[in-house]
Amino acid sequence: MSDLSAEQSEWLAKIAAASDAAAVEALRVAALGKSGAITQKLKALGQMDPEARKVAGAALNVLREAVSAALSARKDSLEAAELDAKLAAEAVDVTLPVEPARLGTVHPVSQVMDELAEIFADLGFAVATGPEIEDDWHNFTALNIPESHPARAMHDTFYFPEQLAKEGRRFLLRTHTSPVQIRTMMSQEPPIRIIAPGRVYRSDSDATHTPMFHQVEGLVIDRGIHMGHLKWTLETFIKAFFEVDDVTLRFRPSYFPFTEPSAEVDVGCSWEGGTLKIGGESSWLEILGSGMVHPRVISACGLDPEEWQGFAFGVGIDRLAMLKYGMTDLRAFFDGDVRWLKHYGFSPLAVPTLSGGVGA
Ligand code: 2U9
Repeated sequence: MSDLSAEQSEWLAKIAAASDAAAVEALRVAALGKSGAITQKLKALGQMDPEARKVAGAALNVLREAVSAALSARKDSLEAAELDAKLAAEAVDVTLPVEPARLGTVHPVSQVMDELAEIFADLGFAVATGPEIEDDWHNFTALNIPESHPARAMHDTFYFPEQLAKEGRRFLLRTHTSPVQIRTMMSQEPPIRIIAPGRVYRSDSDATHTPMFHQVEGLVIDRGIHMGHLKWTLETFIKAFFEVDDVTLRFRPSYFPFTEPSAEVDVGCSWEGGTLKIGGESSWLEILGSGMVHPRVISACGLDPEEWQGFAFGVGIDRLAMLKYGMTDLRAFFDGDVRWLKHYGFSPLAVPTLSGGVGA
């Protein structure tokens, strides 16, 4: 009996010293395997007389149970330690800064859209969006654009097949974001102050025109709105966007079916070392279209033009981005060339804010 308890201590010491799963397995085979030491002793019980077998058998079972339990406990603790080591080696610190391993960039169009949203939010404008597949009522008729207007022609507008028309309305890819303002005026009570940024489509393609481009339009509807509100808003926007304090805007009379009076807006610029800078008055760059919302447009949306007036403006986002960030070829905007994106793209962490600056 005391032999067995000494043997048990020996096995338990060896098991405690086993440093890996293979060592534990070797000990299991040596003790409890087919020809293992304890198995041999158990086999020898058969040769004993019944009385002695009973006593020796009980003692051997205690030994076998103790060794077996120690083996599986050691195996479990080695496996747990191995898992801990693996998890520690594979751990990722998600709080570490992304840079310098920056791969993706924010496209300049998205960056400028974020800048515009930030500038106009500060002036009390909400961002409104709407469908890119529109119908000719929201895109043309409600905007006082007559059936005969050239913009409605096939060569300017991407129409869906005539068979898809519903209730006499023909589907098309919106040619401007103005239908978003129409939908807002029809679904919300004035006063309204919104900008509508987004993709627009025109059947046009050359070095300065792509069939899809981006616009932002603004709309204010309230009582007593006049050209002074329009002028102040556009000046404030241009100063904030180009980060210049001293800028001159030139309002040139123009014509749009949806505004009356209408004005095209030029920004004063000057040449500095071969590049055109915003500010100064040595040359003029046309950047915006604008005007007072036509009373017929206000009526088409179910509002009384005697009570409600408004101003609106439209500007090409891609062109704004080119002017601010110095790209020369519009087509490169939509090539998806990662070298171009790496050069002109923005860090996802450099979110534009008015307090932090809306510039690069
Ligand atoms: C409603 C009423 C009036 C939006 C306007 C312009 C003038 C304009 C062009 C600028 C460059 C389009 O991207 S561009 O080619 N836009 O000149 N847009 S006023 O007027 C509206 C819009 C909606 C309900």
